[in-house]
Amino acid sequence: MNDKKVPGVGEYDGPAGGWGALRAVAGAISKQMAVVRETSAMRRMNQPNGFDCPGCAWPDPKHTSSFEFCENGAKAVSWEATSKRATPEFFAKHTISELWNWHDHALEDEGRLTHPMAYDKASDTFVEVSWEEAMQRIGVGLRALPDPNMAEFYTSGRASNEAAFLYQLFAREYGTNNFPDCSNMCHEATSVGLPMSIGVGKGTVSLEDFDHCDALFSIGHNPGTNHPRMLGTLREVAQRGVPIIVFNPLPERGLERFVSPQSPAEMLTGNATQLATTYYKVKVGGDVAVLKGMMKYVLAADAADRVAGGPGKLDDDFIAQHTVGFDTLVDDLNATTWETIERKSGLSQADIEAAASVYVNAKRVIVCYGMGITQHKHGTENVHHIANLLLMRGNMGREGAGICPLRGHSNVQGDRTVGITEKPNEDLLNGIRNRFGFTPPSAHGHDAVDAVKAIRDGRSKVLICLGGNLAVAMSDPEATFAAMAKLDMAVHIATKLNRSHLILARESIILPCLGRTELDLQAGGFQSVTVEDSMSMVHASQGRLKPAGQMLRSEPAIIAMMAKATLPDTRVEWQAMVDDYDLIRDGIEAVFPIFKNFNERVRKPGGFRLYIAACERVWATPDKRAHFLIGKGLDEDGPEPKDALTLTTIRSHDQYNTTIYGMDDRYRGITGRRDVIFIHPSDLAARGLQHGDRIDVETVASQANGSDPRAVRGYTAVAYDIAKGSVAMYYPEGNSLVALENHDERSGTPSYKSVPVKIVAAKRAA
Ligand SMILES: Nc1nc2c(c(=O)[nH]1)N[C@H]1C(S)=C(S)[C@@H](COP(=O)(O)OP(=O)(O)OC[C@H]3O[C@@H](n4cnc5c(=O)[nH]c(N)nc54)[C@H](O)[C@@H]3O)O[C@H]1N2
Ligand SMILES: Nc1nc2c(c(=O)[nH]1)N[C@H]1C(S)=C(S)[C@@H](COP(=O)(O)OP(=O)(O)OC[C@H]3O[C@@H](n4cnc5c(=O)[nH]c(N)nc54)[C@H](O)[C@@H]3O)O[C@H]1N2
Ligand SMILES: [Mo]
Repeated sequence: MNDKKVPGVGEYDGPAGGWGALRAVAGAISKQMAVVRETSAMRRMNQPNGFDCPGCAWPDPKHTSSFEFCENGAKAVSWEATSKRATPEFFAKHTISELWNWHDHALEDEGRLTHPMAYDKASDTFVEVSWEEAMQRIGVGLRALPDPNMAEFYTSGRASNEAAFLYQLFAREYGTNNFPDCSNMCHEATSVGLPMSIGVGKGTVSLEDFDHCDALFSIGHNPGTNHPRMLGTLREVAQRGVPIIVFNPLPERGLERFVSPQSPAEMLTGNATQLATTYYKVKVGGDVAVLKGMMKYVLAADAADRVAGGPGKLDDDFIAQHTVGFDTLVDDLNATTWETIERKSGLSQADIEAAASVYVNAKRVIVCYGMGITQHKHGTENVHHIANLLLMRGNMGREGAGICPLRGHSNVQGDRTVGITEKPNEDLLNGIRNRFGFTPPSAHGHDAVDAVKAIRDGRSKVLICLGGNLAVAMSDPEATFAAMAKLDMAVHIATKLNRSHLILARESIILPCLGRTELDLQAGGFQSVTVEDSMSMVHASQGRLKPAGQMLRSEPAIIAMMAKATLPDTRVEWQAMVDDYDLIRDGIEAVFPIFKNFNERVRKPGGFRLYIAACERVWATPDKRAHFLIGKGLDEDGPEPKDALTLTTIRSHDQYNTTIYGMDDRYRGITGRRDVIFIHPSDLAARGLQHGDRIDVETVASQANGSDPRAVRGYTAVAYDIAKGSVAMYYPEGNSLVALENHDERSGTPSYKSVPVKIVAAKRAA
């Protein structure tokens, strides 16, 4: 596609996986880990008695005896188990003004944090403090607030169930439901949208269902990079001859073809397995249109079949017995024209009908989706339409069929299950009251966007972060950075240094914690924690490596210390629970009955599956029915601004969210840089631009919300086989183009993947 030579921009012809993946693992390990003993830790990943891979939330293999190879899992592990250390000596040498100018990659690449550190204004550095001193300051800072709702308790999804449960218990005993969490930027459209449709905000499929489906749809996720172990499952599905239909604006190699490093035959011959049977390059933000088009076809095919004397293509019994809203959906579909659908999706009627005929002809269908669906202005509506499509043919709550949201962080789903929510229900509040003897607050708290707004407006003054990199992950970094600089106190529980830590509050504290891979020794012996994957499987995780430093504490221990320092009259037996995490799990079981016999069940190899009512066609909605839900009409937002393109922000193959492992994006042919924007050659030509030109990306007025257009400047245009009218750049570089106000109306998920922009030649020379 590109004749012109542009530095760092090429083409990748190979499959996903294969020798390239093995080489990348060897590289990651040699850069980070010094000792062979440590690399052997890798084999304990996702094994009974081993630790849960911090890489993603894809479930463990069914046959847990085999080591499952995963390039990006290996990167995540080696990044945590690195032999590099960010010690007090390191902090003494570098002022914060200096560190601020470092690249995000360089900050984390200093290695593991080793000591509790507090900011010292006189020297403009972080200096070592004792745990006692740090806790005393936190207690004073939190107790000084006139209202507990002036504190925000952020959670990133790597925290274990045990840590998250203690954290919410602490914040609620302190007196607030302010729980901004990374899920608010991720699958919140699922957490809000699916309960409305099917009564539960989680997926309904298990790994076994992939053995029984006879069609699989993949919409808006990139497993080759973000859930690499899923490629093994997709390979099995493809080898059974099951059609895999993809809707994605970019040609993602991990959805096209794969050489499994687990298969000696494939590795030796280089013969890849074709994954997607058909790949449709839908326009960014065009998914509701596609889904409506597919459903229109289902209705048409149903009518035609009945005319021909057949039983029709809808599951009449299911619709009658289990659902409401079908007629409204039919009216909405009839009112939607193919002209609109084609214009909004960028796909032809014929293409959408072809995809829909695969759907209609399959008895058991799974739809998988990721951030390409949720991080939109209409994210919740996207989710509703996936559910609608499945419900039409009863593809919910039976073997081989269902909905499969691919969760992000390895325990983001579990954190929500054990109480990280700004909107607690009565069961949760009663559970806490009955078990722990205090009355938790019931008033709704802040999600991530609300938390940043409250901090910006001076309504919140203390921010505690259980992991993550909130400032960089959030939309609108300018607003978020400025807001966080106004805090009275910022406390970060972290493994590695990142930019959020450098945004200084009046009092800033960094607390170093153990990672997943490390031994966690408490008074009661070595402890294990638990996590819940995308398919609601809960299992234990026990680290095996020597901790990165003697001063590190586990997350549960740190939370308990904070609670004791803040709440002199606490009703909770913090120390006993830290001494023996079984007692934390007993607490979880007492508050959430779905964890019945938690300690016993989690000790079985592979763990157990949490009850999901929708899997049994029990719908936990107010009227006990599944719901067909319609949203706004496709044109109700008004015409698209002239000359605008829709920008989506995506992950490279060499990053974990805001953690940048390296500057390459192998499968997209990018080496050594991230300052690129992928654009269709015809969209370049229409603007008089060429492959390799330096360009500026500016938001169009509607996105700027009345303020000046936002811009990122000096990016390099890469002619790419992306859907026309759509452009893509990397996250977090693109975040400054997303205003805090630009989010899904229902779920608050920032619309990181639908930003109307203009592309113009760069105003400044290189
Ligand atoms: N190695 C690695 N693993 C990870 C992560 C990581 O950063 N690195 N992050 C973790 C986390 S927290 C998460 S949430 C997941 C994220 O996993 P994904 O959901 O795969 O995340 P993205 O890279 O944001 O990719 C979204 C995909 O959607 C496509 N897309 C973009 N816009 C649209 C659209 O409008 N419609 C459709 N149909 N497709 C679209 C993009 O082309 C891309 O292929 O991965 C988790 N696993
Ligand atoms: N433009 C754009 N923005 C996005 C997205 C997008 O697709 N596009 N995706 C969004 C999504 S899906 C998500 S989930 C968020 C991610 O938001 P976050 O979860 O806040 O960010 P991460 O980058 O995953 O956090 C990395 C930091 O976590 C800390 N850490 C790592 N391991 C541990 C641990 O075991 N314990 C503790 N305490 N700390 C640890 C390290 O200090 C590291 O620097 O970003 C969101 N932002
Ligand atoms: Mo995520």
